Amino acid sequence: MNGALLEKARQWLEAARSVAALTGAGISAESGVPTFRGPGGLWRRYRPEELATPEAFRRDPRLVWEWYDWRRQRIAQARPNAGHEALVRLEATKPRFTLITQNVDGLHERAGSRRVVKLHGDIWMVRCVVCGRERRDERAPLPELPPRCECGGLLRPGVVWFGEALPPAAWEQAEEAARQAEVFLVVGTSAVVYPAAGLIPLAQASGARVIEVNAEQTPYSSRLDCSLRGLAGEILPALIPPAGYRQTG
Ligand code: BJW
Ligand code: ZN
Repeated sequence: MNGALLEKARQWLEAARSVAALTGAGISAESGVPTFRGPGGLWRRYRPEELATPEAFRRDPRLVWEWYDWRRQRIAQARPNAGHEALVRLEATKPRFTLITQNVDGLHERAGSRRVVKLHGDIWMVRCVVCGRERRDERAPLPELPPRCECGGLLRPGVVWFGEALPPAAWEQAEEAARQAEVFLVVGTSAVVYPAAGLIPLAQASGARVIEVNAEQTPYSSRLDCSLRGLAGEILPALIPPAGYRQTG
């Protein structure tokens, strides 16, 4: 890790009054929640692009539910990590802060983040494909796959699949936060899924300094003000030290 780069990013964050963060699966990796792409991104022999679609659900709802049930069990056992906790501290010190997440695992809320904009839904919500009724169901594993609504219709996970629109209110808040941010922090996302990844160039074009924290390069790394290579659970606590902690250089 380049110490000078980290220190520059820490100072930008400290000085900014308006901050937004965009997180992806990488921030939960150290909590034991599998990412979508890269090593460990496969479930059985399927890629996420083959399971996270309305077509896959229509073809084989049980298969898709088996994947979600497996992930729900992993998430139920997971605890927020030092990366999630650092973002809770950041929120507490900023007059304007928005945490935009692509994650459906709820670990930001469990860590204590308050203003969380969820672009891709929530894995603990279920929605009836017939009557549209939606409710929270935190049972993991579910007693019956695929689960059914009282009306007899199939229930689906309350998440956003490929080809589906993002929740309009969440998307508006995300765009607004990206436009307003003085510093835009991008953590643990491969930045290949749109429109979420488009928030990065939007923030940059709107004048934000963009800081990326990722274990690997992404398509945006070379275009950003500051790209920090490493684990979110290690870099975020260094970028956002606890109150009373004095940087010694
Ligand atoms: C670490 C780490 C550690 C690991 N520390 N780092 C161009 C423009 C606009 C759209 C498109 C476009 N081209 C194609 C599209 C369509 C499509 C899309 O983007 N496809 C691309 C794949 C090509 N987009 C859509 O379909 C979206 N909808 C849409 O466009 O609607 C249009 C519309 C409008 C009006 C009406 C109707 C339609 C919807 C996208 C939904 C994505 N859904 C999923 C599943 C959610 C539910 C679930 O969880 O099951 O969202 S797919 C999956 O990918 C999930 C994630 O949120 C998303 C992003 O993944 P993420 O978080 O980046 O994870 P990974 O695994 O990819 O990366 C992890 C990263 O962490 C890596 O970089 C690691 O290096 C790093 N890492 N450990 C730090 N410890
Ligand atoms: Zn129903």
